Amino acid sequence: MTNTEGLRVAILMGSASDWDVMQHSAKTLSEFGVSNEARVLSAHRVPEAVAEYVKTAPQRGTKVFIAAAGMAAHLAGAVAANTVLPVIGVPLASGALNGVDALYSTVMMPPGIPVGTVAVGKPGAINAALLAISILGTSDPALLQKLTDYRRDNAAKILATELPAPV
Ligand code: RP5
Repeated sequence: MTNTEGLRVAILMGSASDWDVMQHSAKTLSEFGVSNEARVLSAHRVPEAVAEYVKTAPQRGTKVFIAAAGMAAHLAGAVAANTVLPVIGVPLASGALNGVDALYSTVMMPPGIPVGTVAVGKPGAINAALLAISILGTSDPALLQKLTDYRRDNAAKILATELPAPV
């Protein structure tokens, strides 16, 4: 958590083994000054704790959930089942199917219970944070301006790229 405005974004993941990737969500949110909390809460191993955490999170200031898991990745869906707040799912590559399993498990939600799903792995972890910032930015012009600045800086870096001489 980076300030005292409440925990605006909750980052949940199925296992501590997911943190290596999901720390990039926390890092990105913190760089934008968005308060966040990361917790390990598995849809399969501690389902009651997931429901309890999600149902009480608004009292702590949470406006957006990021939920990440690998293999049969049902965490984002389980979070969405317990809230009408936005839920962003990050499929993770772990196990024999290398993230395809988690992608399908996260993205193929039935109508009525949406999960906004981003890319597998680190790109998804970063984009989940940026998408959460966009959502928060709809009611926070200063935050939206930071996102505009971030895009402008990235564009400037790309335009300034110089390739090495061919070998
Ligand atoms: C999922 O199973 C977790 O999200 C993790 O990606 C994967 C493996 O979990 P561990 O065996 O490392 O705890 O539930």
